[in-house]
Amino acid sequence: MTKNKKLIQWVNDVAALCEPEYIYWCSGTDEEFKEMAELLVKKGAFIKLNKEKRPNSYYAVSDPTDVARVEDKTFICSEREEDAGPTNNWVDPKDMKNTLNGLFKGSMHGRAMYVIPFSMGPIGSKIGQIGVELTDSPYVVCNMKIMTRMGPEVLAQLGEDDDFVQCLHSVGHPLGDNHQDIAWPCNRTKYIVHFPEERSIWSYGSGYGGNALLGKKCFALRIASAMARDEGWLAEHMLIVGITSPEGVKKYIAAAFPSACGKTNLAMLSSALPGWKVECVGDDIAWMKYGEDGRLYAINPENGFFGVAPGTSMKTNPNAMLSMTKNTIFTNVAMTDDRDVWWEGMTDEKPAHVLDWLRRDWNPSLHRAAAHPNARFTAPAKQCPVIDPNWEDPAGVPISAILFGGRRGHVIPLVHQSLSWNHGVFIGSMISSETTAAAAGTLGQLRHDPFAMLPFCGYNMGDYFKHWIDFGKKTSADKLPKVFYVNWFRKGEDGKFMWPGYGDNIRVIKWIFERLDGKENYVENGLGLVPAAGSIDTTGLDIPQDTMQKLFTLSKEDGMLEVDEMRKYYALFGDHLPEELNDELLALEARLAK
Ligand code: SAT
Ligand code: MN
Repeated sequence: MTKNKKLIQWVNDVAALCEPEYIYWCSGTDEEFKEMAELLVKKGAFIKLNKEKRPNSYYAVSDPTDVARVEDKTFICSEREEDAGPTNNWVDPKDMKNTLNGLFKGSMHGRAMYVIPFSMGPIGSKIGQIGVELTDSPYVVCNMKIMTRMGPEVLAQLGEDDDFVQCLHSVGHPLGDNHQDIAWPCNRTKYIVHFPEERSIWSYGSGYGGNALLGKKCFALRIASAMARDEGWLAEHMLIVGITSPEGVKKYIAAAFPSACGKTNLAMLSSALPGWKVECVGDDIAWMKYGEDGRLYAINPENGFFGVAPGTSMKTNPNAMLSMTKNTIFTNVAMTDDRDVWWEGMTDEKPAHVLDWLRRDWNPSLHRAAAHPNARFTAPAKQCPVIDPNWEDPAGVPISAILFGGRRGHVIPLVHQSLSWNHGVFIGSMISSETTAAAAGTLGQLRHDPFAMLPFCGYNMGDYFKHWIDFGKKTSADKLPKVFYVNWFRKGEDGKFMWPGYGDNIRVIKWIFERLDGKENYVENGLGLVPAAGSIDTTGLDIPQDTMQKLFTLSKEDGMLEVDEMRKYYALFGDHLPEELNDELLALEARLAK
């Protein structure tokens, strides 16, 4: 199986603590996926979907109390509290280990403990990393098979003494002597804990998404961001796309948006402008390092998509729909009478009857949603019709631009460009967004979400800002990606979105593309560089010129309120806030005052 000493020791230690019935080393093969899925079908945890409609696809519904990431139960347990910073929950690692040892003691009784060796990134990539997840959830095994590269090739890569990230997961639902199980075992008590110095993760009590598929947010963002700080690279909550112009010029762009703000849609965008092509490298996470040529190269550490289902349709995101036609797991969507899936927004006409995510009969006359708003599909990335030919290049793809964005009904223009790298870091730190169903809690409230990393930064956010500032000094300015801030979500006085979004966002990308080529298609508006009148291509789009103008207006009052808000927010970071960002804030204030 493996000769890695640390792995053997750790598996033994965890088995002694969690007391599983037996240990199972995952092979990561398609056959294993099928066996595991059939086991879940027998247990009532999976329903096999109609094989004519969706071959090799399964449907699960979770416990109604286990439907999203639990940010208030997520901890960064660094040695020093200061290293977790003001935006993370912190507990002394020794105390936390005590708590966790208590919770994990016997937590796998009557269950298998699955050993999942996985690679984040193409196996052998210099930018990639190896992790091992120990879990008592076969649902997690099936999802990890899609979301990561998993199996013996990974173990082969891991030499006798190599290090890896330890990811321990238990649903926290040991079985009694009769081994009676339930469809979605979990525990009311939940802990998602990271030990950044140890590069380890302990997750207890939840079986859902980022709480349980530990390669994703826990490893690829929280632990990896701490690794990236120490080793001089970037681990970011960003999609990666390749954009080809009608002239055949291709550029890669990375973009950060908070969870459930349309990253998957942009990652697979089907262009409303003829001749423009978008190809997908990744839809959620980017790991980036400088190449020998001084440019920034990105890989997608993941192997699949864990996308939001509601709102996804052949109109809004046909490529996502086509990615999930087979070999896909659906969680918390609704099921049709012919054992296919459905969710709000999938079709113009609602089905006459479905079983909703709580397994209740549902019909359109009931004024409630059939799918949970954070319902997800887990689909292999290689099934995406517009997957980029270089998406598995171990060297990564060269990044020309970085986009930041949030869900902002007001103030923030459709697009603006930063004036410099440091100003780019400033606008990344400025992201605020209305909260979505991706995390447990209130919806629609404006919160600061710098770099879309608020729930995912594994160390002090002030130090993270500094890391970004310093990172920009490591190459020449002409090789650095240019930085933009986009906001698809601005609303008019009638409360409706002013910009059509989705496939029409290519129009904004086209402007960005032209900026990258140095076209003088901009004016300054205080915040940064915004499109000059008429420089966004609106051909074929029925949008009045005054709406186009309103998409870029910024009143002095609104601008100053934003500055005040930022000043208050920055105060949180004390002397961890880099001076450069304070300078940027003052410079913005001065520009707005003009
Ligand atoms: O963290 S999850 O993987 O559950 C989804 C998200 O928040 O983007
Ligand atoms: Mn995400």
